Amino acid sequence: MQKPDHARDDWTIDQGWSNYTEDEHEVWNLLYKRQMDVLPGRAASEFMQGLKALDLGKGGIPEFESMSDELESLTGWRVVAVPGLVPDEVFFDHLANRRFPAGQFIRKRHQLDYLQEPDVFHDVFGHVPMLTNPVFADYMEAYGKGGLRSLNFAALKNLAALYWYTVEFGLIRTDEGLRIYGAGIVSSKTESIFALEDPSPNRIGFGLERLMQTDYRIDDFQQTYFVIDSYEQLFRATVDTDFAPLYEQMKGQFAHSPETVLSDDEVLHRGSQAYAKAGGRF
Ligand code: HBI
Ligand code: FE
Repeated sequence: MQKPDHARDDWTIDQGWSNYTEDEHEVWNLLYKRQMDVLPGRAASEFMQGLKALDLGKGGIPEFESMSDELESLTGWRVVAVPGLVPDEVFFDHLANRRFPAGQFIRKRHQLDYLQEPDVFHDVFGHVPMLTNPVFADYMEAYGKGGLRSLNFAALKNLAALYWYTVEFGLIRTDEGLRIYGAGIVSSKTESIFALEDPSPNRIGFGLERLMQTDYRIDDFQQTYFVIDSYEQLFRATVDTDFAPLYEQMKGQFAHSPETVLSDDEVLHRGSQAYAKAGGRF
């Protein structure tokens, strides 16, 4: 990863909101509308409330400064613009200081369904609404601080799995049934349906050590989703755990493949894995 010349030491750049074209704002609107067709009744109420509190559906790519003023008044978080993926220590340092680094660019029309790099739609639509929830906001800061502490260990893979199976692909159990809170799911139309309704993937109760040792797919639907009971459960699991002995024991390795079901898992749904067995990739 090479820092572009126009980026500051912390990798932030100006959003340059006035430079977005009409067509780029239109891509945001298109993506927003597609997600609104699938998210009511599937996304967690905290996510839907966050969208509303920040008025993310008012039309066009949000302007980070005014959005951050509103977000800061709710939970003390701000959103800063970055060119794309940033180095791990830079990423952790932003989170530890309640700044969410969001990709400045937006995907092209031919990439509506999938792109590898996090763009402004994934980062702002997917991640920022949950940062209006006080407990989830504290969890994200705790993750950043844990990340900074982990840099002395060969722990990145295990810590990245925690982020992946919660912040990106997490589900939560509610009185109305399972709901999505993970940013990677809520920003994808097809995975929003797959994660909740498809018989293929496992849906397993959250366990910190369990998911930190579980490998994952980065370019296809997940084979296992982990389900939390509350954001408090997530926050408490991270702040009450001493990660150092876990890192020593896990050694930066994954003990479980993505589709594994263990005898002591709390299995909410045992997946058929039909999708993955047929070769996957949508
Ligand atoms: N950079 N912009 C950006 N977004 C991420 O989600 C991100 C990153 N750099 C590193 C990183 N994630 C990972 O290290 C963590 O998820 C573990
Ligand atoms: Fe993300």
